[in-house]
Amino acid sequence: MTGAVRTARRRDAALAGLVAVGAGLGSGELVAAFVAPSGGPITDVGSLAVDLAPAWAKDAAIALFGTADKLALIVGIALVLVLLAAAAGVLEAIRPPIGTLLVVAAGAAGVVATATRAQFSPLDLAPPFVSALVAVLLLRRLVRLAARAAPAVPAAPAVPASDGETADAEASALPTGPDRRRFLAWAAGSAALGVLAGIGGWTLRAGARVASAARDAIRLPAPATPAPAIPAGAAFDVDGLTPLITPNEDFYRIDTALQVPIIDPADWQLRVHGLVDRDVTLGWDELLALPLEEHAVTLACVSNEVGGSLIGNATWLGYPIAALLDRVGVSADADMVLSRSIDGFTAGTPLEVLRDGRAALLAIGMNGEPLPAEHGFPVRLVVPGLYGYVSATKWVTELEVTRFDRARAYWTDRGWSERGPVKLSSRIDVPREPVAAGTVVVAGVAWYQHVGVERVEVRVDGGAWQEAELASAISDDTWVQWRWAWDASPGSHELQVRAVGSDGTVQTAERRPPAPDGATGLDRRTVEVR
Ligand SMILES: Nc1nc2c(c(=O)[nH]1)N[C@H]1C(S)=C(S)[C@@H](COP(=O)(O)O)O[C@H]1N2
Ligand SMILES: [Mo]
Repeated sequence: MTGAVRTARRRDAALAGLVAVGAGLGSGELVAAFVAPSGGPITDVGSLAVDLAPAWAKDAAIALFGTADKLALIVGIALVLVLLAAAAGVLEAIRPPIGTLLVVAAGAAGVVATATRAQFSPLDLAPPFVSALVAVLLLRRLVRLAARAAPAVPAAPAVPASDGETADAEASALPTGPDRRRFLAWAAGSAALGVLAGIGGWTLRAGARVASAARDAIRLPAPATPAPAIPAGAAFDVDGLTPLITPNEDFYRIDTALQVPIIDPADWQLRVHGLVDRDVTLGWDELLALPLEEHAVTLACVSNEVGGSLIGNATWLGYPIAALLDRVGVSADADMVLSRSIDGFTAGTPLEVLRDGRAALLAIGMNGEPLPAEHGFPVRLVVPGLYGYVSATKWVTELEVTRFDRARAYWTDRGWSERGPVKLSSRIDVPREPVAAGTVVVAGVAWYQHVGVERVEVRVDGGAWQEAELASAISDDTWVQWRWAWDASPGSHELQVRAVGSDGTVQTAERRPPAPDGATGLDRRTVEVR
């Protein structure tokens, strides 16, 4: 093959690589707009690069580019991607399937980048997966078309030099014919579709960017009623014990939303209507101007299994729902508030619970920050003592005052109980690993929101119940930590825990599944003692 032919072939192969990878990324961005509006293949790779970069590199980037460091990062990533894409094309042409493998490896890096994000849901894997898939399929197709457009020229032409064909062999191998037009048409078409997909994804996510910029700009008002100070002795210093306050990024997330609803607070409104004297519509600025309260409340999911992790404790800032209900004037025959989110989810909350003086909030803040998008930004409900499915509507836009015999909520329509008071429960957090014989700290949390935990007891191998030490509770609306010093002897032992409520209720050992109104049974753990 002559140098000119080789150069032409490589140029086409590099083009094939660029188009394939570009169209792959475009497709991924489009998919991301639907399933992962806060992420996307390019930003995820960028975030991973930031996380993995050594401190000196970050410092250098900031020193070099200042506030443009993020832009510099994106430009850097783009350059690396261009080189990688061109290399993948050329390698696929001369040493298949190395180009394919290169793209697969890059796709795998994207998947890892996504899977290691703080708020990860399996659907987030779709964009990097689609990117890699589209890129690989197009790469193979385009490289094949490119090869056909410029067929390999035998090193020693077999054609005798009688009719001048040999002289033309090189010229005909140079890409000019219909095969090359076909290659170029495919490349141009794929590039155009890729760009369209990318622009489409970017445009669809404009709303998400506006909302997240709006969230970044929010300064939460100081509460008129701040949360009472956390009592001394509320948190034990035990390794592996659940922290008293759950950081937002570790807070469990449960909802039916395939795509996190994106709401610009400037557009947010809450309509309160139904069996009321007067409808009220509340806007974001009005809500912020109201006297807000801050309360620690432990939120739990009815689907939480015994010993499960679908529970978290946060300090919520918001306006009392009861005050709002007073404003609209609730009819005497109403007994339920049906809250509705922007995506159609509904929860039915007993009116008496909302008006019995507990800290039922129209919440805008979580642990001192505006609500994270996944936890209901800009506004959600939080009601102490009820499971989330009957009370904790995120992205809430409507409260309808109604009656249980008239309205049904999302999960009650699907076989779950109409009422969902949280059940008395307790969990063992440590020890998690085999331990050495001697004194071993056993610890965990217990909860009975709005009633309170009076006592926690532990037993070993089905023996007598022994009282654990209880930390000071923040309030009856939050979980409480417990610990117990165990004199562990070698062998395999089973630990069990149970709680006793402030109302005298003893946590039942009867095992029942989460449906229809919350799991029961005792958390147990087998521990190897050496
Ligand atoms: N809009 C909306 N709000 C919702 C849900 C939902 O599916 N959609 N799920 C509820 C359930 S079942 C629970 S347990 C809590 C979970 O809140 P979190 O994701 O902030 O922990 O939200 C509640 N609010
Ligand atoms: Mo839930």
